[in-house]
Amino acid sequence: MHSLKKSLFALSLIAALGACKEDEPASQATPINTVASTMDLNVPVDFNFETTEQVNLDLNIEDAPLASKYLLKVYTTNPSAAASPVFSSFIDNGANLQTAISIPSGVLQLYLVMQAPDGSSFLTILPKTNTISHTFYQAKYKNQIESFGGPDCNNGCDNSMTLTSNLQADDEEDVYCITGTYNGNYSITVKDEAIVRLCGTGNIPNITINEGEVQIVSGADVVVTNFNINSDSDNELVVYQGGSLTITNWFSPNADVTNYGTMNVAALNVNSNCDLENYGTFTVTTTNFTTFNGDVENHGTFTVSGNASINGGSDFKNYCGLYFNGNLQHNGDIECRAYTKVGGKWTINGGAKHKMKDGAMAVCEDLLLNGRIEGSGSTSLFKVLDRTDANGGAQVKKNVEFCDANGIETQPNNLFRNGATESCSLVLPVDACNPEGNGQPQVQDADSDGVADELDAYPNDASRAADSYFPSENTYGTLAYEDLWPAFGDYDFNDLVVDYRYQQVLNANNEVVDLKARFVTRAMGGSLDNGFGIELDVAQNVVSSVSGTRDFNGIITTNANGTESGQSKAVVIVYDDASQVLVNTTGQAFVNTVNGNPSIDPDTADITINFSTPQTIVSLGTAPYNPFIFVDQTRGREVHLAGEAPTDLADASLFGTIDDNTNPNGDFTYKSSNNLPWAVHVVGGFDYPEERTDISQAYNFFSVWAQSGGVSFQTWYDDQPGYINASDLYIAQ
Ligand SMILES: [Ca+2]
Ligand SMILES: [Ca+2]
Ligand SMILES: [Ca+2]
Ligand SMILES: [Ca+2]
Repeated sequence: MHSLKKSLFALSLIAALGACKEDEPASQATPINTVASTMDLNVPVDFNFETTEQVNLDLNIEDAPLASKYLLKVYTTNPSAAASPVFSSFIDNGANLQTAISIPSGVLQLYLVMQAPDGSSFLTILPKTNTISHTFYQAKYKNQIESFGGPDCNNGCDNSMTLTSNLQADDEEDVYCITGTYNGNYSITVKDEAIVRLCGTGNIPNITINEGEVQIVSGADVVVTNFNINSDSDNELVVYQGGSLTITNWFSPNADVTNYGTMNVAALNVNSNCDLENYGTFTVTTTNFTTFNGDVENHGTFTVSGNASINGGSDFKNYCGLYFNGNLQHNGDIECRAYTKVGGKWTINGGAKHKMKDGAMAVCEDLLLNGRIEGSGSTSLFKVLDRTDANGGAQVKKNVEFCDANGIETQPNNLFRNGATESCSLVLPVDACNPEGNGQPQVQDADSDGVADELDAYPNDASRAADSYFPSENTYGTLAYEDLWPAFGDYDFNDLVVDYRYQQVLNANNEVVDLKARFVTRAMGGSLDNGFGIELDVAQNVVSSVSGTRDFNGIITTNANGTESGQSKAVVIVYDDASQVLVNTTGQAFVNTVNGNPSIDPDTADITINFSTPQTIVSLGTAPYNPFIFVDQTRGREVHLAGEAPTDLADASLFGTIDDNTNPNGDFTYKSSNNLPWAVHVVGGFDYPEERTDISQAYNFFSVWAQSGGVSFQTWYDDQPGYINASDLYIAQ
């Protein structure tokens, strides 16, 4: 049981960590403006002031209940709160999804919700890494033992050797690491709490544990004729994942055996002082009679080829796939939470109980029931393929459906009690532990695009199936510009402030059919009349139409599809003149940057870009794509985020002039010789500085973050105690 506990603990630990961010605790966050102005920052040359990072997803679904598409939603905060996903995508059962997503830097884990076509969903929390790999469903009951690894013969060895003579391992608590090929001539005896670690391959005639432990590690493949484990509470045999142990004679352990790998034993007798735990594949390979007197826990696949008896003292728990190919009789209790199959006759003796829980399934050819079958939790299914003989005293109780399709042959009065029913209609899905399931779940798909109505955001439109938002359906990112480029500005980053939210409309193949964008222009803290646009990383001719753009002054020429002319990539000019979008009716200089002046309502622009050919998520790139302003009606005077490429219409003669140090042929763009940008991008809510207030003054940790190359204070813009000088920010009147 220890691994299950460990994995649950690990999960709860991760969940608990989620409450705080990577930054220093708020109580220690005291103002430490290390520079007087942004101009004095000492910034690493390769830092582009990113507040987001890219995470690669490598996800699979295996053995899911339905042969259909599932909908993945990725959250950066707990989805049980009022959160909305940062990414959505379909995954077919049995298929792989590889894609890149953008998330705010400083996020420690991602919350992956998998929605099934039957309306069910479940949550997986994974620590953030550069690439997140995960397989859904397969691990439903099989615990996450992979992540715990195992010992090897390179570490922790007190004695390292090959097996060239009989070995008596008897130095107290020493680890004996045995590598190489075992030639079948030499035996091992373990005494005095020694640990023998087998890392090699081959045959060993006898292994005896008198006092101590034997470990079969990953990569080891060991065949043992006689494996004796004598009674001692400290004695243990552990086969790790990737390790294999075959025992060709009777195996009759008197102490604990734990298998994470592969164990094949010719014949098995589990003594009463043995606890047998299987997380991997355990097989009794011959039809010799198997007896269970000790406790068994199966979390993997456990197969008994012949007849077997589970005796009264055995506490037998099955959490995954349990197979008795012959007859089984039991006197003790079996608790089954997954799948149990008896190929022959299953006898449940008087006083014995087969307990089923939460949609478990049991199947046998014939049943002789003198004892009890009892369900708890959601309904379980007990299925008899041929003959059911239930005698007086037999009971089927509570949350169980009992299925004998050709009828119960003999039964007493009152066989079914407390809600148990005789029926075969319970629908149970196929999963990693239950290979047959029962019944066929129905999936409705009105537009036949392969996405169930339950998951289809466009259930009557076969070319559309989901919406994937960034940053999310109910949040925005912010783009904040300085507009004196190529000259330095004053670093209040409010000359033009635009919030954005993108909505990718996906078809059933995860291709982007439409890209919708909402741009909210909030502030104009400058006197220049700037335009604003975005460049997508796809050719202009894959766009079929663009709507929602505004051209006030006629300086932009467009193709028939609405993209800008003269561009190889798809460039969409949202508007050519911010001063006509955010019309200044206040009589004051600037719009929405001077505290005390009247405010102007922000402008909202909804842009829709339709693609003639649906684009893959990867080819389109990640939001915010490549947004830019062009300054004071001069189309070629573009200002982009640091590190982003100019469009084809940018005036290359301006690069490297005045304070700019752009090398458009390298990857050093829109930065000064001291690595300063002309724009910042923040996801998740950004209050820009008041007019002429340097961002390094308004945000106490901006300078620390910038000088660390984005490592420290990744959420410097968060409203946490000590982070913000509120009086330095613009407050709408
Ligand atoms: Ca029958
Ligand atoms: Ca559909
Ligand atoms: Ca659809
Ligand atoms: Ca400025």
